This record gives sequence, C-alpha cells and structure tokens, in this order.
Amino acid sequence: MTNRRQFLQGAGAALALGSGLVAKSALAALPEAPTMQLTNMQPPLEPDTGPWFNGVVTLNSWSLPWRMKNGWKEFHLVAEAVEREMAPGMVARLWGYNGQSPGPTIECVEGDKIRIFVTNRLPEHTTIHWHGIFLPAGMDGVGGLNQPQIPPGKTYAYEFELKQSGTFMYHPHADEMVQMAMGMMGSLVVHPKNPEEHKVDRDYCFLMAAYDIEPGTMTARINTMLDFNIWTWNSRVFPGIDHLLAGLDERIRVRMGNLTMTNHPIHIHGLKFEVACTDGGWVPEAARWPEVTVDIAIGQMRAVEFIADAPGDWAMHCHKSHHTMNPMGHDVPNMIGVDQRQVLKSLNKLLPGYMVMGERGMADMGEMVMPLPRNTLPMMTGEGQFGPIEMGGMFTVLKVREDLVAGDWNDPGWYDYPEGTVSYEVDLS
Ligand SMILES: [Cu+2]
Repeated sequence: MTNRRQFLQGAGAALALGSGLVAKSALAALPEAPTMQLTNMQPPLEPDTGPWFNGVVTLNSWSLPWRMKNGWKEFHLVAEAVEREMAPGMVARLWGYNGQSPGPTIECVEGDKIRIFVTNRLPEHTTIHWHGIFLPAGMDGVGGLNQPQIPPGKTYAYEFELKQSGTFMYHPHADEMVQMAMGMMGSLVVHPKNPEEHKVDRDYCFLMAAYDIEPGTMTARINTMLDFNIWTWNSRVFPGIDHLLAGLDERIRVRMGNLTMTNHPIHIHGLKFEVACTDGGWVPEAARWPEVTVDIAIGQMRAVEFIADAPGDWAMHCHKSHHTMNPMGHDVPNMIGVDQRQVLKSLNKLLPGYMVMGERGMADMGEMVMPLPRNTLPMMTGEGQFGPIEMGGMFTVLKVREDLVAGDWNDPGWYDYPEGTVSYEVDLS
C-alpha cells in the first residue's frame, strides 16, 4: 500500500495537484483529467481545497481529484475504452472513465457546487446520470429526455448544488444495456457538511457489475441479458479483490451498489451490521435492525455499518453460490456419484494424462492446476493459510486486527489464530 503522496507521484504528473499545476490549469477551460493504471486500492483522498471530509476507500480503485474555480468544485471525467485486470491472469477490454472500469469515485460535500465535465472518447454517444442525487431535471442525464446525448469527441458540463449527503453512483443513460455491460459506472459519495456527523473509522465503497466474457477472449459480450459469467466488485473478482481492513472495535462502513441484472445478498461473517444509508438517504437510528446478510436489489445502494469487535479473518461474499465462481465452472456437467474410471481408461488411450473430475464434488478443482484457455480464470481459486479457498467472483476477506492503528492501510497478512481456537481433527483411534 502506498501513501497518497507516492500514489500521486506513481500515477503520473497529471495527478499532481500541487499549486503550480493548479495555477496553470486554472487558465484552461477544462480541469485536468487524471487517469489511473493501478488496480490496488488507494488510501483516502485528503481534500486540499473546499470543505474537509473523511475520505472513502474504493476497493481496487481511487477517488478523482478536482480543482476549485470561482466557488465551483470542478471534476473531469473522460469516457473511454480501458483495459481492466479482473484478477491476475485475466485482463478484460471494457469501457470506463479515466483509465479504469469502474470510473474513479467522486467525493464531495453537502452544499458543494459541483461542475463535472464529461468528455466522450467512445465510438458512440453517451450521457451520465447521477443516481439518487436531487438536481435540476436538465442535469439528470437521461439521453433524449433531459439532454441531447454527448456525441463522440464532445465535452458536456453537468452542474448542480448538492442538497443532501449519502451514497450514490453514476452511470450512462444512453445505450444503457451496452454501456453498463461494458463497465461504465462509478461511485459518488456526498459527505455531510459536518465531518463529525455519520463519522466512521474506515469507509469502504464498491459497485457490483456482471460481465459475459467467453474464456479465452477479452471483450465483454453486450447483448447478454441474464446469463453473465463474471461477477465482480469494482470489475475485479476473487482473488483479485482487495481485502477490507479494520482495527479492533473500529466503526466500519461499507457502501455497496448493484448495477448487475440480478440481486446480491451480501453476507459478512463474524459480526452483525445495520443498514445505515441507502441511495435514498440516511436511515434513522431507531429504524435500523441487526443483520448479517443484506440483499441488494438491482439499481440499489446499501451502506452497512458495524463495530469490528471480533478479531480474525472473516469471509465477506455474495450468498448466491454461483456468484462466488469464476467463468471456467459454468459449463461443467454435474458428475457427482458418476464412476468415471471406465471413461477415463478409454479417454487415456486417446489423451494420455487426461483427468476426469467432479465425481466426489467439485472441490478438487480448487486445487487442480488445469490448463486454461488464454485469459480466463479457474472457477474456484485463491490460497489461504490452510489451503485452497475454493472461491471466485464476489468474495473477499474482512481482516479485523487488534494491532491495526487508525490510518494504517497495510495488509497485515493472514490472521494469527490463538492456540486452541482452530477447528481440529478428532482422534478416533
Ligand atoms: Cu451475487
């Protein structure tokens, strides 16, 4: 994990928001449009202009810098084709913003006047809709209804004053099925005016997106309606999804949005949480109740909050089990209980070394190093301290640690289990 200064240096000069560059770009009609190539989470953005806020951390992503101009906070999004590593071993050709899919998180503060420039470098027109934000109808971004679509090569400006705080997202409302199937989306977080309000120790966010990418290919199929094969958080799959870190007894928020075509029951092990905010606003405390799974419907956002009161490595995942699998598992027949020895004998005459699998379940596949087509991922993968984790897709680990101090974003490694606290084999001899 790098600190923000290293991140700014590493990500290229366009990101440097030092006073020199601000002075230069203040003369320009458009603010800089920084891009990001790194796929690991960047530490929270610390505002250097405008009102203070406690920044969010976006899994495997980053927050977009801005400039202030005559009292307006100005951002610049560039819609463009990008390449996204979904996990080591697989790169997808997607559409996104500023070098990545999803686009950078936009963070601002209730009361801010914001102007977002959108430059279209796609081969077709686009728009951006600001999901959940109360704004003038002409800024709402539905192509044809609220504005003409932004043609390729053109730049449009959206401007509005933020009248609320909470958890939102942005995505196109133009050729929507194609543009969202290609990965165009981003998180939009509006912080409360008073940074002490709704304050947490760590604030995470991510969006769920589903893709249909045939193993061995790189480009998402755009006409798929339901049969997606890659289930992502911020266009990443396990084991490529960042772990969430928490110091013992810290208050943690996780903001999640769903832009797939099905719902996702998100389950966190080891502790209980409450839904504290939706894309409609903050939930009054008296109206919250404890949960360990929250179902997030299509087009919804949910921010859950919890006290990280249990040290350990805790799974956090979608509870639809086929959403914690990667693409190589989808066309495998169910062979449980089928004795394949005879088949294997005949097959081995033709294909020496060929393996059959699945007669005792599919767990073997988590360990097996199978030859894969170029550019895809095994269906179950990831390695823990006790062996294969046998997961893919929408799965990651929440690491709660006693010795993790505020502001430390370094991965502490696997949990060191106190002696006598791990499930053990019973001696029956
Ligand atoms: Cu799911």
